[in-house]
Amino acid sequence: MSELKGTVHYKTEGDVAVLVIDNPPVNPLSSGVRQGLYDHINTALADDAVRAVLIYGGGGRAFIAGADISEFGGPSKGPNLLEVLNKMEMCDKPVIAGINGTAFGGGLEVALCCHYRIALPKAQVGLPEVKLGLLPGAGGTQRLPRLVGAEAALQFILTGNPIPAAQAVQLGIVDELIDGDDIEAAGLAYARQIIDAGSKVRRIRDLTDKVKADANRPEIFEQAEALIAKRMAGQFAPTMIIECVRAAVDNADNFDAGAEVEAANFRRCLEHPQREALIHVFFGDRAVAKIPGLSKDAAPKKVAKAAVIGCGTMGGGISMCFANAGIPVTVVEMSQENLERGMKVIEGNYASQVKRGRISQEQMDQRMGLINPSIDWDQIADVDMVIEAVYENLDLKKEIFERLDGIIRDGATLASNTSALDIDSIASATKRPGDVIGMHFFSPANVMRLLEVVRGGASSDVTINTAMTMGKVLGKVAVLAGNCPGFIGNRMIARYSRQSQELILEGATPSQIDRVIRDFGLPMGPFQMADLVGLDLGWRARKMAGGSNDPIHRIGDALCDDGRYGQKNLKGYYLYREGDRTPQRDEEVEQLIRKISAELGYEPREISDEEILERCIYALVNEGAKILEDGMALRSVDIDVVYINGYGFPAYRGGPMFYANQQGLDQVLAALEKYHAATGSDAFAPSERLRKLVAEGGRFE
Ligand code: 3H9
Repeated sequence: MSELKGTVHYKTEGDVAVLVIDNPPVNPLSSGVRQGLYDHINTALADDAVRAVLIYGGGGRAFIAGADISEFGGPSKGPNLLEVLNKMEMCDKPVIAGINGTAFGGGLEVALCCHYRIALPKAQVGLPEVKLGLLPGAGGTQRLPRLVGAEAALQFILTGNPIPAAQAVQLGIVDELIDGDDIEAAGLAYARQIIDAGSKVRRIRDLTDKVKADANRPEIFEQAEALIAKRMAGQFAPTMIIECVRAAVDNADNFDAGAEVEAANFRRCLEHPQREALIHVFFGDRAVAKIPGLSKDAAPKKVAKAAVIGCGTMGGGISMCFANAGIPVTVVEMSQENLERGMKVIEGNYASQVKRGRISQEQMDQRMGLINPSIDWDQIADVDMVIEAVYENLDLKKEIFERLDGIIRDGATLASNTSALDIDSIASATKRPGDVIGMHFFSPANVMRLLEVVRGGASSDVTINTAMTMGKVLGKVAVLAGNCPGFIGNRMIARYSRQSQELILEGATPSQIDRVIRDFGLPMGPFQMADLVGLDLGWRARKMAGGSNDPIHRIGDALCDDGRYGQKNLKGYYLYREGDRTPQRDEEVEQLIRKISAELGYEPREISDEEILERCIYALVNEGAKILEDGMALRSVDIDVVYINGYGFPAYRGGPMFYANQQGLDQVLAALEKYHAATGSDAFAPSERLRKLVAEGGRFE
């Protein structure tokens, strides 16, 4: 028993046995919790004085957060969860779940095996297994359809999104919402009512009406298939979930037959590489917040007031992030005209959120009220944090930081939203480089989850902690990067973009490359992405810098010379119709590519999808390994989190470094060597880190 994790405390209050789950911080169903539940249901059964059982979660935060995710894939200890739940459901004394906080996954499945469910208003219930590449494997796919019908169950399980207790009552998942926050007192009072009414037990497994009615509604499953084709393409678990719910409907009179399908499909998910990848991402999202080596005394500074310099696309989006988090922000521009234009865009963004029902008009008014537009820099003298978000020009940024240094109070954090420039050089324009840091938001800043926090050579531990903490407050996943050109994300993407350009010069087409990348799981390929961002941005920058001789830019420049700027004017690498983002192939562009490729001396050849995928993705992986070698990322998981949250890399592949692990690093190295020999490109000169790992039989960890 001693080596089991977590426990369950047992006591009796009159004729009610009370089981309190104790496995901080969120009470997952670790081995000791399973053992405790099993043993104490037995204790309650053996005690003739006990007439009902109440179960709730200790610590106040969670009822039960689900199965213990860290146990998946490892040796199993303690009783199997299904055995425990069977014991609980078949208990002939009524068992009441007192849902005092989060009841997710296996936690909700425990509650569904109880005979009654009550919940505090702050509680949330959900079956988020799909987000881990799993399905509810402790009866959730069988009991929920019996309780609420297949349609609502599928919606709930496929999205994996939790709902508040009040909504769970409306849906019929929870019997009663409890006033106040004393779950034990409320649970005991509820148990009294059940005992007084004759201590009846009722089991969801015996409900058949809803699933029988659903047998005549094939459209429920057609809609679910359509949902996964549209939103979850490439993922394994959703198809397994639909099969399980169908089995619940097909076996209305035979619960155990449906449960067998669930058990078999759960095992398939558990053994699938997507499950391992998604659990890596779950722990990765949390690991990136942990920064080894920072001083314990370096507490983050409180940010009660902020300022943003520049009200363009990035500055406007960043201002919205502060307002969304309830922090007053002054956004400063050089001219009244720029300011008004930027504020109109912010207002338009909020208005469209109101229109789509994402926020209320009142929330919009409140958020707009937190954004103070100004052209008077003196107004920001007393803020706690400033984020500069003007266009990418080092001299301009240095000028701004020098000015900020003269205005802003001592001790404030001065951040730059640069996506690639040298933070140390920017910091050198101030007399307080320790307070300067990079905070690189991704566009649109109010939507994208990633924040790269870029540590300059002089950034203090307090400054780093303040920026990382602010990332969390703003609802972002903050990842710490070192100060190198492009940091983590853009340094890697440069390799990928270059490969895509080389591939079209060698004979592939933009639509072939984009299809391969979409099939791999990214929401769009590099050419669709370039059209979305605007081809003219790079073209103008190159012109301002006196033009570029790099053949890689020949096609992009030729398209812009021809007035093709991308989606903004309905033609770029593709053609677009007004109001429709679907790219249409354009023969004219393909001819132009062939012409430029011939001028540059390329002999067009058939390029396989496999080569496209390997060259694009392994170029990312190899650069990621070099970033690790240079100490610019703390761990490989930080790179994975950057790519998933900032660049649309499919979470179910775990990020580029994890994907490389799953492919086998020796395979990746062999492919890099092959492409290095064939193309001579630096992108494929294998990193020393990768060679070393292959020699040692290691993995990116
Ligand atoms: C399942 O149930 C399968 C069953 O259907 C079938 C079985 C047969 N296990 O997120 P936080 C850790 S699958 C182990 O920072 P918050 C977490 O890593 C499971 N550990 O707090 C962190 O550790 P650390 C279905 C877990 O307040 C600490 O707890 N359940 C688990 O922001 C605090 O977490 C889920 O998918 C777990 N289940 O959010 C729920 N959960 O301090 C997953 C958390 O060392 N969990 N930890 O970094 C969550 O969604 C959030 O953690 C939760 C709390 C909302 C609970």
